[in-house]
Amino acid sequence: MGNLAQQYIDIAKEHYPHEPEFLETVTEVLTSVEPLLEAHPEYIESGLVERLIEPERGIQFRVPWVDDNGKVHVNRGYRYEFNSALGPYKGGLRFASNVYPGIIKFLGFEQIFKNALTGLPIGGGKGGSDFDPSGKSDAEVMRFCQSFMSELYRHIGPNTDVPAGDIGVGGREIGYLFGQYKKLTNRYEGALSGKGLTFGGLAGRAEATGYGVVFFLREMLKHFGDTLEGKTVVVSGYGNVTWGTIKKLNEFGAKVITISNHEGYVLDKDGVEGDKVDYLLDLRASGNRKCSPYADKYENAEFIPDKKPWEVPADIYIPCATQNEITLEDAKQIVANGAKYLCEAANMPTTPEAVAYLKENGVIIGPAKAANAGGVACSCIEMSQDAQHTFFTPEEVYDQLEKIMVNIHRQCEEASAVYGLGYDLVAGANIAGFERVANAMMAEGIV
Ligand code: 2IT
Repeated sequence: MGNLAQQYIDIAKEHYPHEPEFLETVTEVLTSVEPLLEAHPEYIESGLVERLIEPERGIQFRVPWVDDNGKVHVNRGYRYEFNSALGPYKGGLRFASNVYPGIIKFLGFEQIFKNALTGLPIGGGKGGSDFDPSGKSDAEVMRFCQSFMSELYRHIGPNTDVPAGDIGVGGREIGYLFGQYKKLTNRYEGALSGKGLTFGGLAGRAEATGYGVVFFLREMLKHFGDTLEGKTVVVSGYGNVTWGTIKKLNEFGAKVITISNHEGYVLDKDGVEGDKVDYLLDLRASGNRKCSPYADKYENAEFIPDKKPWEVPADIYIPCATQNEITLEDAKQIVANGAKYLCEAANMPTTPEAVAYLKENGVIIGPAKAANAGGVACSCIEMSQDAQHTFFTPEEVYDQLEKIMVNIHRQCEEASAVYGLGYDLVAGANIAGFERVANAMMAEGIV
């Protein structure tokens, strides 16, 4: 790496030494775009990179709530409005106990380039709380969401900032957040996406991230004259993204043989198919954060505690759970298993050392900010549906989603080729996303 990228990475390290996840994505993106920075001295002269790595605005607030026994709890709420060069801030809310500014900022920074790749008019933002909804009653989750929105409402709106879900924030949470937003503002408008179908939600939004991942993966295979038919696939997680990914993989004739959570994984050699796929929704709705009941319910499935699914041999690996879930050790296992492809469905699921090892050993990687962009793309379609006071059919949505994913793959492929990097989708995604944001930032002046 030359000095150009390093000088900005050093600035981020100096300002945010205690945010390793944020520094990980800043390092990854800036290292990739070094050739672009070299080709554009005007970016350097206008302080573009310093501006880009600093959120436009960060909000932190107190979220007090009362549990069912009358006990008071206080959580921390966040919204980082990272970059609005391309449109209103857009990105999910994550409710999980490990949430702190470093997690929200890594997600917000990734979101800028992901949203840029969709080609749609959306900027990048992310928010959340260190509140964990699992094990809480519906009434507790509702009171928490109402308290969270009692502060957040003044910062968001359909043309300002439009949050959605992420880990720990699904349809139930978005419903409570929307209800409180409406009550406080007296406006019925698309200030949130991922809503229920009866109040402005988009048909197909729940499936969108997973479906998009599989459309992107299909394009990767197509590049090598390959198809998904008959492929064995190992996935992690058991939530919304995993569910959508498995549904679409089954449609394309692939066989998925694992699901997982933080306690271990389920191996189902018969394949997660038919009613087993929708059983994942029941598992998730049960709120106990376990995937092992799947193995109790389905005869040939077994639960393997304290292990990750990456030890299972497969043609394709799709991490769908969380950041840094594939370490160098896991990558070595994946290579030893003879894998050809890895497609990231979760945000930043592969550590930098693991990415380097996989690449060196010929595994083709579909990077998260390209592959999982179908979720936020459909969120933007939801924004446009709400603004038009209409509704779109699932077919209309899936058709647009497929076109967007094919286009994202093409952009990554082309950007990589233009800079002489061959078929490197990781670099291509960073370069293509960065270039689009940078162009808009240059045109909009130093703000
Ligand atoms: O990581 C992501 O792209 C999301 N959680 C979805 C964001 C959105 O605004 O739909």
